[in-house]
Amino acid sequence: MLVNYPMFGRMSLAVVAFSACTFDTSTHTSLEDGGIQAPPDSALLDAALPDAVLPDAVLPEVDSEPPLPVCAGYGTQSQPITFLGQINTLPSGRYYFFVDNNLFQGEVSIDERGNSWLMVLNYLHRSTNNANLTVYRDRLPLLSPAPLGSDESNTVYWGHSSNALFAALELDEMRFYARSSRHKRVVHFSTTHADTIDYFATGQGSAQGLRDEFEAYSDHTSALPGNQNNQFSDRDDLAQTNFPFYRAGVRHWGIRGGGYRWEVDDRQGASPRDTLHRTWVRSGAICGDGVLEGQEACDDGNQLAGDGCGCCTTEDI
Ligand SMILES: [Ca+2]
Ligand SMILES: [Ca+2]
Repeated sequence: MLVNYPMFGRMSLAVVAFSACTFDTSTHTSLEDGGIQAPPDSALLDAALPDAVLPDAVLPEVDSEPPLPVCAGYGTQSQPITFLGQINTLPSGRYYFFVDNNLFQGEVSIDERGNSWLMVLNYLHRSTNNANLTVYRDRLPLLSPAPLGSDESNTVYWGHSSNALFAALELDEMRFYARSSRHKRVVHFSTTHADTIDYFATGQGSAQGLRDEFEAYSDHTSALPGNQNNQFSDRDDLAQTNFPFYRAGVRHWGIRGGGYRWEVDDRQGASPRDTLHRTWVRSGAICGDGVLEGQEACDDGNQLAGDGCGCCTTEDI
């Protein structure tokens, strides 16, 4: 479950949320402190100034309220993202998250459809290195620009989310990407297949049926998952890596599958090539569309804070 941000407590978070948004208070301050003078003595005014100029000179015109702050500050260390739907209004980049009582950084990217995704698995593997996988329970792997053929084992770029952390993100869609030095085929598709998402969130079950419910990206050229005819099941924290879907004997999604097989829409067995596997997650909830959905506490149809519902939380009241 995504939770409130206990570091500050409920009330103090409201202050943090408010202050982190873009909010220029200079106009307001100048009106309170410098713009309005104390009423002068009437007798002195009568002597010094003609009646006609008195209103304009003493009381500056206030023709509008200060603008409300825009929900633009999310993803910082002091104002981390607390539920997945909040990434849908952010540009690609590295942001802070607070999920399941853990503060960590994660990588957000926008795909060709304009959807935002959070990366939860990243393995850039060099053929000669059968390094152990890393299961993250309190953070996520980061993203580097290193090309295929690089070895990122045992770095912050190497690893994947545990079942529990995956579940805590409360996602409703996944994206898969993989390449190999052996061939030019690219695995790149998304899916809302409920059994697959549930399998990765619990470690129990399987991705059987994924082949019937996926959407290919423009660069997707692999046979998987469309020709899937088998899958491992009940692999706990290795659900995403240990052959979750494959065409028996021919094409596999394997990330150190079986303890040594690194495979991308092929079967390499004990002769691995350079490989790259990544997965992302997203929530369809859009903060600011006026529809209450997912983990949104409110959605008043705008991206403004300070109006009782800011950034789809009520913490800015
Ligand atoms: Ca919404
Ligand atoms: Ca609002």
